[in-house]
Amino acid sequence: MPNHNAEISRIFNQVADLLEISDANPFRVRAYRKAARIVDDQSKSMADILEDGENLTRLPGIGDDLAEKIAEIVETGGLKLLEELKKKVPGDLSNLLKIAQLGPKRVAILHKELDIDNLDDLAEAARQKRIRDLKGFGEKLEKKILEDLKRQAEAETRVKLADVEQIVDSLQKYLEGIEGVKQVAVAGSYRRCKETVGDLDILVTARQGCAVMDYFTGYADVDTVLNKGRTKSSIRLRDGLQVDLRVVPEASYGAALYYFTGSKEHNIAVRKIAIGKGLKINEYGVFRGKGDDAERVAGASEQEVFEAVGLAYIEPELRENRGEIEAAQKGRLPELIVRDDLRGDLHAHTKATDGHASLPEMVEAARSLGYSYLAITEHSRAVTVARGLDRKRLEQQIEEIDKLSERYPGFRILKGIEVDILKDGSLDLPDAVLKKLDLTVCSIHSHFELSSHRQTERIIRAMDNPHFNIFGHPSGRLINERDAYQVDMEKIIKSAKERGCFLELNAHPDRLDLNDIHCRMAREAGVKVAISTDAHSAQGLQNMKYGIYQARRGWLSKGDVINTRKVADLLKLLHR
Ligand code: DGT
Ligand code: CA
Ligand code: CA
Ligand code: ZN
Repeated sequence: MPNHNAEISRIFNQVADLLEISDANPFRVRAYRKAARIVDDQSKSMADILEDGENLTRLPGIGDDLAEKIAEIVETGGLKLLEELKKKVPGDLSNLLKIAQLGPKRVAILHKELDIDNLDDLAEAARQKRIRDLKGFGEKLEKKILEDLKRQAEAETRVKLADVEQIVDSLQKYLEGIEGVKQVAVAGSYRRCKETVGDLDILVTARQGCAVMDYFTGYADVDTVLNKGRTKSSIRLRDGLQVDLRVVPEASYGAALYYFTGSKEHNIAVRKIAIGKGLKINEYGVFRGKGDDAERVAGASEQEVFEAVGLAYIEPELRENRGEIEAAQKGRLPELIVRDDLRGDLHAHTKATDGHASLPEMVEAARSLGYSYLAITEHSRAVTVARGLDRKRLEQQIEEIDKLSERYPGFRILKGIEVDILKDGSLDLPDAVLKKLDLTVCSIHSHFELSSHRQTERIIRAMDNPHFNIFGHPSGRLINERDAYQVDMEKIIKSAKERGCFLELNAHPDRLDLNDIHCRMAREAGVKVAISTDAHSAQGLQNMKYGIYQARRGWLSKGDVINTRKVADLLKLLHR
């Protein structure tokens, strides 16, 4: 029984949506919306009010009819009216409301004018450019609808790497614990450390007669067994993720690991090379000759497979067919950065703004990770929701850091700020205080809507300020939630190079911003990157590993990253 007012409020809002889509009397629509708000605002639950024998009509905006509806929801957990409306409204029109740009009015128009019943119809109409001509819609809105549809489709099928990691850990331990199982490896996009994963691809070698598949399909978190065979089975876990498991012979283990690590594009390109050498490569091995006479020349280890086709070993993160194969042929693969190359973290918040740990707690946490420096970079005043620092409070923090630093010889607490880049490209704090800091992270937290040209100009203007050091989370995207703002990243990188600025690779698993492609662009342009966690707690500092994954996918070496430097060298780099 829902005694949560929020649930009642949600039902009323749904009723209002459906009424509005079906063109009902606007007063009735408004009455439900208002009731939803009023119920949500009450500190006492509707169930308790009724239980105490009080009359709901004493609440503002609640007449006899709405009072009855509330009582119905409290008693039955549902509302007949809502069910009736759902039947009356055609197709899946209420699903259309999930698109950020669409309210009930627009949904009603789409249905009436273009006969759109569901998200598929909507996508088709948008692709056929039929939406732009509707009154009050336009080309821009049509484009936004398409983008939102695409992002939603992806968000429903791809899971963020950090969320998959825990699932993998327990599943892998479970499989390794099975009597007779020898090797367990997770291949696919997960092994390539992609920021999101479509499904998991697991390989196992086992002793003859080992009932791996029975164990696999009997795993506690299984929702559905999609198929079960002798060498391949697939399950869907309760949280929706699909897992494919393959049992492979030991002689093919390396070839299978290589094949199922992908990417598909990489595999196809390497297969061509193999053919050119008179070899055949597949998930069982590398073979010379044809049919029954074919001789397996490699397969037990990945190393063997690479050697057989004449390539140096390519790290999984690079296997995207983006030039890694040519680099491997020429012996020009980058030596990828590893977590231990880092000496500090250059973006962290404390309780002074929206962090959850105190300054000393953050410093202790950074020290226990083996770092020799940590930059404290609070929000600036424009970020009011985070109680961003003004000049006075920043100066107080500077003093606090100076005092605390005396307790930590050999560890450097760097004085910084995550200063907002304002709409006109100026920085949110005066130069007079910025110049007292060791570094600035300069970020955009507003006006995401600017055109690419204006957004790019805004950022370059900010970089003109000699106190600008690191461009924070440069694209502003939130994985599966918010697209990047429009910006000419090539121009940004070039401008950073000219001015001695750096780009952040924000390691938060929801951001991973710069993405892999832009990391690579920065490296090739000679612009160095700071891999930073943007930690808001001691635990948050642990997210560094995700930044390292992304950096490796972006071909970054130790030398490309500024927080691999000793503090003295770092400070030299930061001095423009
Ligand atoms: P995902 O699951 O969408 O995040 O991406 P992947 O890369 O894990 O792709 P998935 O699960 O469809 O397949 C796993 C690997 O199997 C893939 O990375 C390469 C290999 N693979 C799948 N299909 C093909 C194919 O048609 N040709 C070749 N050469 N390899 C394939
Ligand atoms: Ca996969
Ligand atoms: Ca798969
Ligand atoms: Zn930020």
